[in-house]
Amino acid sequence: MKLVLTALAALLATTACQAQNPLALGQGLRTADPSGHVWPDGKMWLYTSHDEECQADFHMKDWHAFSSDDLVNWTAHGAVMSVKDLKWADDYAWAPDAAYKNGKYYLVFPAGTGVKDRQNPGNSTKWMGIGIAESDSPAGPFKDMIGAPLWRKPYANDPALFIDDDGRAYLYVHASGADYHVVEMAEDMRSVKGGLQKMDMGGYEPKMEGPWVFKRNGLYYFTMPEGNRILTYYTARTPKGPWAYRGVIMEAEGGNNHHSIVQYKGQWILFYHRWLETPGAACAKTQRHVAAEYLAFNEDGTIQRVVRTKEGIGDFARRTGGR
Ligand code: FUB
Repeated sequence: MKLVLTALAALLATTACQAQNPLALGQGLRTADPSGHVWPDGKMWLYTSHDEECQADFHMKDWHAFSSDDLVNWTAHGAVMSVKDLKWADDYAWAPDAAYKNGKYYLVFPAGTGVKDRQNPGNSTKWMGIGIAESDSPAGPFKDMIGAPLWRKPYANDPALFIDDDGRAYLYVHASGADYHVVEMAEDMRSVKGGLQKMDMGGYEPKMEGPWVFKRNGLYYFTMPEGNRILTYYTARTPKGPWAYRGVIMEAEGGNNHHSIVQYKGQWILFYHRWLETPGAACAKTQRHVAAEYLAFNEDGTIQRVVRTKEGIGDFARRTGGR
């Protein structure tokens, strides 16, 4: 009997250890749009947007940070910035990204004001722009560096900030009439150099949001939720393209699927969010929760398809030998 109970306890422990999706980022805290980065402290940092309980129309107020060194146990650092800290926006704290350059941490974030009139779109007053904030610590607090958006037109959100090996910073955005656009940041990160530049996407330009860029073995990868739902990717030899379409990373599940891809302790990780039933929630509708999966490359640099799992990266510590 004792043997059976011991075996059962071991099985439960293994199952508990493996069922890591969604990530345990905080009881009752609804997070989305995860942006993963490994900073000089050797930890994985996740910057997320924060859904209000049962929110409508993505009226969101602040951005959160989390850190971990085993990708299972996360430290919540709370809100690292809020729209209350901004002079130029009071709503729409959407998908952020972060970067580390010259000893400073940067948060690049979309925010806005006004409302979307779904019945009569012509009456909408909603506007969004992109801001840049700075901190000496990855945990913030982040301070708006210029007290204004980086530009007012075009309407833009979903920034991705990529720092290349030579220190140059490239900002990719989802913007009104200007998807697949990039702009280089000035050295002091307080402004952009020139206007948005449309990139050559090899002739394939589906509707998109949430771009992400990373570099592996000298090859640049531009990934995005195509049609806001299916994760697809392109590759190029320079950070501004020309890009070639390479295929699907993750199929749609329903609802948007903002993501990021980052290497940690030798493993490539895909962070994304899922729309899930949320027991104990104040409403019956699905809400967003951050999840993660391993991502693998083929010899030729192409990406293998990723399937959503319950286990996620729950065995990360074992896989990486506790490094
Ligand atoms: O979280 C608000 C918006 O939903 C994000 O900016 C988009 O990428 C989508 O995930």
